[in-house]
Formats: sequence, structure tokens, C-alpha cells
Amino acid sequence: MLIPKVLTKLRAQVPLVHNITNVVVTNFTANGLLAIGASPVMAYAKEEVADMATVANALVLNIGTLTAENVESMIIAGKAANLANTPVILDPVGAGATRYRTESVHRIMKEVEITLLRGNAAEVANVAGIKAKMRGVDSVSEHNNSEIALEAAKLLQVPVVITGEKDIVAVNEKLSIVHNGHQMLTKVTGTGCLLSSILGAFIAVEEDVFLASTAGLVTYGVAAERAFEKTKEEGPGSFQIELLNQLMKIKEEDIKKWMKVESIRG
Ligand code: ATP
Ligand code: TZP
Ligand code: MG
Ligand code: MG
Repeated sequence: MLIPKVLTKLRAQVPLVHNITNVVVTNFTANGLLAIGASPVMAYAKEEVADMATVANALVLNIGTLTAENVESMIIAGKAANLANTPVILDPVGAGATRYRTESVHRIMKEVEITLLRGNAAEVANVAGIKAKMRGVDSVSEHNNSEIALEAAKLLQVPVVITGEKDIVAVNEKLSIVHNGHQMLTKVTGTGCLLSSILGAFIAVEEDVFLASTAGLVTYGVAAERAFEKTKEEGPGSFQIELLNQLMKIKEEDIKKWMKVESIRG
């Protein structure tokens, strides 16, 4: 079984993950990366991002609290990453909410080759320009998310992960659906951002993006389920801390036991 083994590979290699992320989630992201077994670094200055992205094993671009300087740094870092074959993960936080966010994502994607786009259904649909289709439904149903992911992957020519109650991985024509995770993840800010960075760590050690993404989602989802079990009498504060504990404690055997993956194609 391939999926659980990617975590073991990650821990053996301790990938360096360069993050250009938002001010809300910086500390949580660094701690989550450390807990899973990766090495985090946050570097933003345009004078240094190319050097950092070149030595890193993955680059994560997150537009959560975007500034003009950050967009410039993301493009410089992204281009250097492309030259160095460093995989680039893009989290289009809030794409569609403002024109600046959507346009910045398009600018980044025009200049930088993205290895994986990871967002919620609305963000991914907005980036791919399939918003019109979503307006027809009151809320985006989970059933639709697979179609949005496949269509976005095709339109943008980039591997896509859409998260939510179910997580969807769409790479070319391949699709997997991960049913792990817990609703409490929606009560802690930054759990999506941390996931994007953790997917960066998985893709750093496994070049099959479909396998790496599915493995990262399963690992994160199972850790969240275990964190909820331990803290269900308490609340999001305890859950957030316990999630870090479980990201460190989770092992191949836990993943084998608890993983819930549906492979539709692939
Ligand atoms: P949003 O802004 O929509 O919350 P996000 O960037 O925080 O998006 P999420 O879609 O919340 O990202 O995904 C983060 C993690 O939370 C993923 O592991 C996902 O599986 C999990 N998750 C989100 N919603 C649910 C849910 N209803 N039930 C179980 N797990 C969920
Ligand atoms: N505002 C700007 S970025 C951010 C907020 C609240 C964090 C978003 O994190 P996530 O992981 O998408 O919930
Ligand atoms: Mg969320
Ligand atoms: Mg998000």
C-alpha cells in the first residue's frame, strides 16, 4: 500500500518548506510543519526569496493577507523554484472575494508554473473562471466539488485539491476522494493554510502529485479525527493544540487502519 508510506518518506527526508504565507497563520503553519516532520521557513523579502526557494524542497504561496510587495516576492520566488525544480503549491485564500485577490492569483499563475492548487470549492472555481456555474446553485454541493476539481484541473492545466467535508484530488483525468477529517477543523483558523503547507512537504518527497496529495490529505484527516476524539469534551482551543500533537504521533499503521479513500479514476 503506497499511501501510508509517503509519511515515512517525509520523516526520513525532513523536507525544507519555504512559505510565503499570511499573517494570521504563520506560527501555526510553522509548528504544524515541524510536527509532521518537515522543516519550515518563512521568508518574504524580495532580496532573498529566490535563494530560499532554490534551496527549499517545496515552496508554498498563500495569498491570505496579500500586499503588492508579497505578490512581487511570490513571483520572484516562484520563478526561482521553477528553475530549481522546487514544487510550488498555491493556496488562493479568498479568491473571488475581491478583484485584487483573483487578479493576483491569475498573475502568479501566468508567471509561475504551479505544481498544485489547493483551496475550497469557491476559491478554486473562481480561479478557474467557473463561478457562473456555481451561481446556479445556492450552496456548492459536495457532489459538485469533484466536477469543479476536474474542470478546474483541465481549464488551468494544473493539479487541483478541493477541500471541504470531502477532499478531492484531481490530476489530469485522475480523481480521488478522501473522507477523513473532522468538522472541528472549520472552527480553527488556518487549518486549510497549514494543510496546503503540509501538502507541500508531501509533494517534496513524492513526485507523483496525485499520490502525494492523497497521502497528505489522509494523514491530516486522520490526525484531525484523533485530535477530536481526545478533546471532544473541550473545544477548538484544545483541538488546535491536540492537532499538532497528533500530527507528530501519527504513524503508517494509523493511516492504514483509518484511511477512507475512494479512487474514482487512477
Ligand atoms: P474554508 O475557508 O472554506 O474553511 P480552508 O482553506 O480553511 O477553507 P478547508 O476546506 O476548511 O480549508 O479544509 C481544511 C481541512 O478541514 C481539510 O482537511 C478538510 O478535509 C477539513 N474539513 C473542512 N470542512 C470539513 C467538514 N465539514 N468535515 C470534515 N472535515 C472538514
Ligand atoms: N484572513 C485572512 S487569511 C486568514 C484569515 C482569517 C486565514 C485563513 O485560513 P484558512 O486556513 O483558509 O481557514
Ligand atoms: Mg476551513
Ligand atoms: Mg483557506
